[in-house]
Amino acid sequence: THVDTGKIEEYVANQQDETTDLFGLAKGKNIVLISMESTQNFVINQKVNGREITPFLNNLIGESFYFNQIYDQTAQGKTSDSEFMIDTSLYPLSGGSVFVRRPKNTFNSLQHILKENGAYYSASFHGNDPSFWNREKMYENLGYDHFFSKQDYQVTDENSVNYGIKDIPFFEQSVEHMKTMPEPYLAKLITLTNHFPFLLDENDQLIAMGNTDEGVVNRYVTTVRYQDEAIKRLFQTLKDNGMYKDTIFVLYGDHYGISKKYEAALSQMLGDEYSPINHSHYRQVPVIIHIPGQKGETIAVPGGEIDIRPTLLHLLGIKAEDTISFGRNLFTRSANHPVIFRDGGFVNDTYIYQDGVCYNKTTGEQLDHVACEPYQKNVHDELGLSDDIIYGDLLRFTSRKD
Ligand code: GP9
Ligand code: MN
Repeated sequence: THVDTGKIEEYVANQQDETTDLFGLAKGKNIVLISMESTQNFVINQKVNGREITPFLNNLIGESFYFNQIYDQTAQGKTSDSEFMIDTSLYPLSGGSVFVRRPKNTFNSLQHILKENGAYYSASFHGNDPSFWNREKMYENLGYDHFFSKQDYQVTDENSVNYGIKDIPFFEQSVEHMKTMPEPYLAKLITLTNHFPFLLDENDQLIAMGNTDEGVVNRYVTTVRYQDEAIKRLFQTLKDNGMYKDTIFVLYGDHYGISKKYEAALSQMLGDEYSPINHSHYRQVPVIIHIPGQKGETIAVPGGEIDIRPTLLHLLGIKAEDTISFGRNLFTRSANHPVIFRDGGFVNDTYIYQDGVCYNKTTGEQLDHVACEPYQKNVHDELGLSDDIIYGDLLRFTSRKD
């Protein structure tokens, strides 16, 4: 059958990367991606009971690129959807997880691109069973060289909580594995402790719980604080072992942790007045890119998780012009271009289209439909093309040498 990849290539060719003086800033460096479980952007620089929830990240931001308007674009595939967007720069599916539903498709993944441009070795690290989210199979297809999963860690009752090994011992043991990898490498470390329902041993609670009516929100503060401590120690361990200086770090929240039904309690904790668009604001996740020695810069352009890959490739000095990608480089992304959600909603610098209602992004005022309409076509087109690629396995018709 005839497959029209022309439409897709033409579309993607429209989004050629602009050159900036940041291009190649981190060329050839090792890459450490830290997927921060359920970490929403409101925790950054936020105090509860007078104490910071993320003292380490708040500091790190002062010497990093901090993207403070990045939205969670995941759907039912949760963590796996965030991994999929970062690895492929395609949208997740509207139902289920691509990792589970399409593990045999051809993908021109980040791992393949890095292999071809710099002979990178890629590994993922995660303390859960290798079959969870079908990671074992999908990772192989995406071109990961190794997956360090639960069976590669010493997991005991004492060093575990909730879904598995706690973040501090997870990072400690991960560094030992990282030492065995050939350079340059991409290491994706996926945290786990800050997972619903946010359980934590008393000894690990480094901050008092929140004071809202919802235990979920109150406990969340303590598990995010614990994760922050774990990341702080990871950085120290990497410095102690000479693994810090030649590395670019990308830290991002994988998706929301506080679901809609707890958002009233969250507003209570943050002192926010009710507004229908609070929901959209709460769906922001932090994205922090740290290159040792750089000056801090906060970048307030609206973007999504799908934009992380092109941004990283830009810093690595990899053009990847022939790569089909729906993401855009966050250093040059137009603030007007919608950040697209799987349910058909979007956000840009002016509007929020949420649950079928168009809002003024600044005031939260409800607007006439026509204001959002031009962007809705864009939303519909991008999601449709991405779905066509995934359901039709269309990338097998494009040229990928591996
Ligand atoms: C499980 C971890 C958490 O391995 O990735 O999964 P989630 O529920 O966040 O998708
Ligand atoms: Mn997750």
